[in-house]
Amino acid sequence: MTILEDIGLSVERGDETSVGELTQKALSEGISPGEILNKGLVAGMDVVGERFKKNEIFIPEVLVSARAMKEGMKIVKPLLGDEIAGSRGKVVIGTIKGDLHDIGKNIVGMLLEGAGFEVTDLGTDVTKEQFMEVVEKEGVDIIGMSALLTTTMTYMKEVIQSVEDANLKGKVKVIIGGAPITQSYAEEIKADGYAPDAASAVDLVKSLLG
Ligand code: B1M
Repeated sequence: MTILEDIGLSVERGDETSVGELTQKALSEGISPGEILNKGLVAGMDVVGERFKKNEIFIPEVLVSARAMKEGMKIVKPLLGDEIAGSRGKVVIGTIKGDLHDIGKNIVGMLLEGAGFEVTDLGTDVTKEQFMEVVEKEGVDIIGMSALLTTTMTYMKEVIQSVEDANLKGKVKVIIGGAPITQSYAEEIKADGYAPDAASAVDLVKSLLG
């Protein structure tokens, strides 16, 4: 087994210490940070995402793996420099205004990061102005909104309206998710996509960014 496969396996196992040690070892052997990220950390997290989607593992295991992956990311991220240009795209995520539920949104963010996307997480209770500020300053490709309350999900429409008002509809894609959200609601408010779970959100982002 190569050291990169070993890193991936340690991510799958959620072995934070081993991920950190192996990442350092790989760097000292001259493997590039980008290769460690894509062929080790992200590859491991891809397997975790797939297993989660198939109900072979559950949220606690995903969280432990994501934490292990972050241990490696912490080491390689500052070294990526220009290689970060190889990132698959920028995503801003947040739980919608009035809503404080963030467990699902955090998993989505971690899996997206694990899949090689640059993620700005605005946290919870996020307003349309906050989303648009990041869109305008950082030039993101995708806005990802999460809602867990039937009373807050309606605000997603207002964010989409702000994207339209800024003439960015189509250029910046909007995806939505959360327990009360459905595909038909996404269509109704003209979101670009809906994902029922975090692993599907990664697939959706990949397909939207082609
Ligand atoms: Co709240 N809560 N809660 N709660 N809470 C629900 C959502 C509720 C269904 C419980 C119930 O009554 N049965 C209900 C909503 C009813 C409704 O609107 N129809 C409810 C309520 C009413 C409330 C309060 C109003 C209660 C009160 O104070 N009276 C209050 C609201 C506070 C606020 O937000 N303003 C409240 C508070 C809380 C806690 C703070 C106690 C806590 C949140 C802690 C936290 O998030 N840090 C909490 C919790 C934990 C829940 C339940 C039990 C679990 C939610 C959760 O984390 N699920 C929930 C009941 C339930 O859903 N069974 C409930 C696990 C998580 C991994 O799943 O978030 O669905 P989920 O995410 C999934 C997918 O949906 C998807 O991927 C994730 C992983 O696969 N996904 C996306 C999520 N976001 C996505 C975004 C995407 C794509 C996919 O693209 C961008």
